[in-house]
Amino acid sequence: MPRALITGISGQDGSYLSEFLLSKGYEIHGIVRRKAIEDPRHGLWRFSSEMIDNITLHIGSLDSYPSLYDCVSKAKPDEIYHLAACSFVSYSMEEEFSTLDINLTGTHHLLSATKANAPDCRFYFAGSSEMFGDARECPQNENSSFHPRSVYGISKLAGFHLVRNYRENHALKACTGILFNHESPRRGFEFVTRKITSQAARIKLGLADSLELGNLDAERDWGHSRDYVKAMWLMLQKEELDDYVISTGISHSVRCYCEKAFAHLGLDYRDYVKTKENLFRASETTPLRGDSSKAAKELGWKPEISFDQMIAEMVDAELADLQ
Ligand code: G4F
Repeated sequence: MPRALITGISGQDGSYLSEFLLSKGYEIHGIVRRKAIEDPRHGLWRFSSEMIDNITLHIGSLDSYPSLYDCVSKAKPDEIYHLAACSFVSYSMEEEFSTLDINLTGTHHLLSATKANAPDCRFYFAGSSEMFGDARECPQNENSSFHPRSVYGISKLAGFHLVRNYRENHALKACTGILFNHESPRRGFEFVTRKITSQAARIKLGLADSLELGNLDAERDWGHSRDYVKAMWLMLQKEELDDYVISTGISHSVRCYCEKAFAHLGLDYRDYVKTKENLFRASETTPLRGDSSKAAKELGWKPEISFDQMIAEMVDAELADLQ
């Protein structure tokens, strides 16, 4: 039975990836912070109790090399999926320092612990379209130049180079998935898609009367997390590991997302959505749209869940939760 170790297992992607790998017969180990185990109702809300019984959780933290060393040596994984990160792009100045520190140093700690304890293990690193930032071309593929416009993007780009360095100089079987935005009913409430679907459902039920957003013209290439975790797994099944862009190839505006989410509830977003200057980003990236033809050709991966299906699933899940 292959063994997988997942950092960030309690997040959106970690929970879908765990379900996917369990269905493939994997033994799943996950690294979580102590408080997630002490308060599972909040820390592990994305998992059913049946799922929790099927995975082995280890307490660890990205800022602690000894804890990661211990987790890798205990789990002895065949595959590591490094998903944990400070992942919210819009932050205060204070959080810039911890984002860079945790995302970069944490990746370094994990790579080093893997090299020491499981040198034959296959290692997946969650990169991001934020690495392209102020992209010079559209769509972006694996050969596009990087120009991150956020500390989060910088931390992911530095992690990408670190992973490549461990692959080239330390013979670690490591790769990066450059994933564009991916959403689901398990998305955190701070991200715009979940903010829209949750508030639209509350408005529909008479629990709220408006939704405040920033830039409605910002565009993103939004896919579904359930599709994207399959790409992570496919990347690690290749004989020679390589880096891949994972995206739908179609971008939409925040306005379009609002229009469809509200319309699914029989509402017109223009009656409820207000823009607020303080929710605009100081430095917005240029429209990001990915080109995943390399993943399609070499991994046989393509997204299966459409934009409209994803929005409908998210809105329906909000309604079901509230009701
Ligand atoms: O949902 P967002 O906060 O996601 P963002 O910044 O694109 O980052 C997400 O995707 C990246 C790529 O996969 C990941 F690396 C990253 O970790 C994260 O998962 O914002 C999307 C867009 C932005 O252009 C933002 O300016 O929505 C715009 N927006 C407009 N009003 C808003 C709001 N975003 C948020 N969060 N809240 C608003 O009120």
